Amino acid sequence: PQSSSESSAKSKKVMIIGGDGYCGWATALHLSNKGYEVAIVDNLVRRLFDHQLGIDSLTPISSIQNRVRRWKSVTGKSIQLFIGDICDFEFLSEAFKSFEPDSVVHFGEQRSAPYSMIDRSRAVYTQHNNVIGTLNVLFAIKEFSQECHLVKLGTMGEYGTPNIDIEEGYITITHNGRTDTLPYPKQASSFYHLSKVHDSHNIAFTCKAWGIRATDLNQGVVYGVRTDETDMHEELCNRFDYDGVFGTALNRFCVQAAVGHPLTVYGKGGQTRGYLDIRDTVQCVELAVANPAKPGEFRVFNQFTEQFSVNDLARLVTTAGKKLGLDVQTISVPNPRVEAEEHYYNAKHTKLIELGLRPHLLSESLLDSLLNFAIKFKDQVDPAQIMPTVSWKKIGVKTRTVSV
Ligand code: NAD
Ligand code: USQ
Repeated sequence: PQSSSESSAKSKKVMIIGGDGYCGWATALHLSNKGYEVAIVDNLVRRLFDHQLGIDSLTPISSIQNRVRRWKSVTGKSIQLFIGDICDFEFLSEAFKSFEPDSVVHFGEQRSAPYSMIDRSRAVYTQHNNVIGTLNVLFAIKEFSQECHLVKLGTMGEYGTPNIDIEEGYITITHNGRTDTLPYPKQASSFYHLSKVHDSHNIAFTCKAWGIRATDLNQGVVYGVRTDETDMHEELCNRFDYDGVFGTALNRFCVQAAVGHPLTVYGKGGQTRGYLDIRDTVQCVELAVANPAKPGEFRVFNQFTEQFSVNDLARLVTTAGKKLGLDVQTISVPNPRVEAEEHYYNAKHTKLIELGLRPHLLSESLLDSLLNFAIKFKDQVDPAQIMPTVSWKKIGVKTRTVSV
C-alpha cells in the first residue's frame, strides 16, 4: 500500500461532499492537514434539519465560513468552499470544472434512519436526495474527470443481520454445481439504509459500464467527537448529535449518562453493529484516497473496528460512568424500529487493516474522555430531545412535525 506522506499528497485535490457534517468536517481538516488540496461541497441542509426539528448539536458549531477562515488562520492552509446542492447538476458541474478533483469523497446525504421514517415526504426526500445526488456525482465524474476516484460513504446497515458471516461486499456462492462471486445480499431496514443499497447498485453499474473507479465504504456506527485537527481551536469543534433522530447509540448513551437520564436501550438490546471512533473514520478515508481503486473497479470495504450489542454499550458506559461518580441507570424502551433484537452477527473487516489502518479501540480511557466531554457540555442538553419519537410502524402519508 502507498503511504499517504505529505509529499505524495501535495498535488492531490480532494472534493469533500458533505464537508460541513460530522464525518465530513473531521475528514476535510484531516486531509488538508496531510497536504491534500481540499474543497468542501455542502448545501448546509443538515443545519436546516436542526431548525426544522427544533434540535441542536451538543457542541456549539461555527458557520462553515468561519470554520474555514479559522482553519486558515491556525494552519495557513486554505479550503475552498462550494455551497450548493449536488442534486442540482449545474451547480455540481461548475464545482467539478472549477476544482478538477482527483478524488471525490461523498458524505453528502441525509443519513438518519429515523429521519427517513418520520413520514412519506421525509422518506421520499431521503431517497431522492441520496440516490439522485450520487447519480449526479457519477455523471460529473464521467463527463469532467474520468480518472477521478469516487470514495462513497455507504453503511454496514446495507447487509442487515443475516444468520451467516458478512463478507466485504462480495460472496462466493456455488449453486447447482456452478460457482460465482456475487454482491453480498442486501437487507436494509429503513428508507435511509435502503437509499445506500440503491447507491451501491448505481455505482457498481457505472464502474462496469463506464469504467468509473469507486470505493464503497460500508461504515459502521461512528462515535466520539475530537480529532487532532478539530482540537486545534474551539471554532473548529465538530458537531455532536444526541437527539432521538440524529444521535447515534454510543454518543447518545454518553450524553444520557452525563445528565442522569437512564440509557435508552431499545427492546431487548441484543442489536449488534460494527462501531468505530471518528479518528478512525478520517484515517480510513485517507487510506482509501491514497490507494485508489483501479479503473472499472467497484471496491467495497467494511469500515468499522469492533462489534458491540446495545447492551454491551450500556454496560461499558455504566462502568465508565461509575468511575467518574455517575449513577448510570438503564431502561428498556419499547423498540420504535423494526429490527432483530437477538441475532447472529459476524462481519469481516480486514481490507482497511491490510491497507494500514491502526484502530483506536474503545478503551475505558476513551469512554472517560467522551463522558467528560459530555459532562462539560451538559448544560446544553435539552432532555426533551432524548427519547425516540419516530416509529417504523406508524409512518404514514400525513406530514409530521416532530416535536415534544
Ligand atoms: P451529517 O448529516 O452530519 O453530514 C452530511 C452532510 O451532507 C451535511 O453537512 C449536509 O448538509 C450535507 N448534504 C446532505 N445532502 C446534501 C446535498 N444534496 N448536497 C450537498 N450537501 C448535502 O452526516 P455524517 O454523520 O457526517 O455522515 C456522513 C456520511 O457517512 C453519510 O453518507 C452517512 O450515511 C455515512 N455514515 C455515517 C455514520 C455515522 O455514524 N455518523 C455511520 C455510517 C455511515
Ligand atoms: N439504539 C438503541 N438506543 C438508542 C439508539 C439506538 O437501542 O438510544 C439501537 C438501534 O435500535 C439500533 C442500534 O442501536 O439497533 C444502532 O442505532 P443508531 O441510531 O446508533 O445507528 P443507525 O440508525 O444504524 O444509523 C447510524 C448512522 C447512519 C449509519 C449507520 C451505520 O446514523 O448514518 O449508516 O449508523 S450502521 O448501523 O452500521 O448501518
